[in-house]
Amino acid sequence: QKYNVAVLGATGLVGRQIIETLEDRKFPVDQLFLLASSRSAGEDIKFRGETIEVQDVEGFDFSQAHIGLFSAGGSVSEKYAPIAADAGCVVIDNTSHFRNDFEVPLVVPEVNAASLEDFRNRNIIANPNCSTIQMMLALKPIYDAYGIDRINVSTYQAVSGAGKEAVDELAKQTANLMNARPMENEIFPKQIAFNVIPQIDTFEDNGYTREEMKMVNETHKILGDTTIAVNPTCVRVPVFFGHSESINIETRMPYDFEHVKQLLNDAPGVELIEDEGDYPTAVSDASGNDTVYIGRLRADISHPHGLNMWVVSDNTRKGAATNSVQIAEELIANYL
Ligand code: A2P
Ligand code: 11C
Repeated sequence: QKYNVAVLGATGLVGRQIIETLEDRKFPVDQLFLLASSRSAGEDIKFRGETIEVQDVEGFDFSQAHIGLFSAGGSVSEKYAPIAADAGCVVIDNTSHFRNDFEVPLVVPEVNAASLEDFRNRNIIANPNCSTIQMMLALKPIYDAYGIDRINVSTYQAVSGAGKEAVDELAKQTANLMNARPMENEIFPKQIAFNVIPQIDTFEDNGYTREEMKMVNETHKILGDTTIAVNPTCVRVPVFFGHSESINIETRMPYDFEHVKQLLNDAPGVELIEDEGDYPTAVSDASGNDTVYIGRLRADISHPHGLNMWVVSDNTRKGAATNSVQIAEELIANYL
């Protein structure tokens, strides 16, 4: 059986990656509808060697599509996801808009695929934030075996998380700096070239950013456990693709280090780098593929149940497009 698929935000960084991932993973697409705003309607994008014209989402008849992969921003999903869902199109939404809605499942297929069945509540499934997805893949096997009391995490996030204009801003600022020209920042709150910015998204009343609170709330929802204390600091770094995370956890029960290594070696979607003196990085390992890499695994010398790790993954792939397409694969395998 084949499915009609609509990609909303088709001209964006994640949208283009979704189109590539559908092709690479041989998703059984019958008709592909590429949707964006009126700004880019009429543009051509290639899929499986064919040229498809981008359509304005305004006025698109979603009853033509079985599955919608949405990645055009929260306010666009707020408007169009219910329209699509009511027309019978199952929406897999890559924005933050529906993630905290208790009726909408928030799914990382390797971690909580079973929760997908709740998609029937609203015909909408939420794809988690990229920084949460890679952390969940690394922590789920340890959580299942020993429980987790607390997570302290600092992220080092690539500019591509903020979209194509953000990628352009880093490139432009870098070139300007090389040419000793003045630099302007429009997308990021401060200069991002050759800098590090401890702010992703806007601030909430508690002094944490929205990106940080996503890591708290999404971890609780995906693992189905609100007792885990999560303390994140999210930071933007001048890297184009691939988020990095320094994660420290305190397990609920004492852990066996060799067993943890074995769990991570057996876990789906992750690769543990154990070679002495080696470790994965966003650019040299994660960027351009779907694996979540773990390195620097070591016992925390300051806490008996503490464990440290370094986790990198391509935020536009496993952090967004690939996870969405994997959800679609689960959906057609088990429900549609
Ligand atoms: P468009 O090319 O028409 O602006 P990115 O995350 O890389 O910045 O991409 C954002 C994606 O979301 C683009 O495909 C963009 O399309 C799309 N988009 C942004 N605003 C809207 C909107 N109001 N309606 C439909 N698509 C939108
Ligand atoms: C970033 N994590 O790196 C963000 C992008 O909630 O889907 C993804 C925002 C989201 O800027």
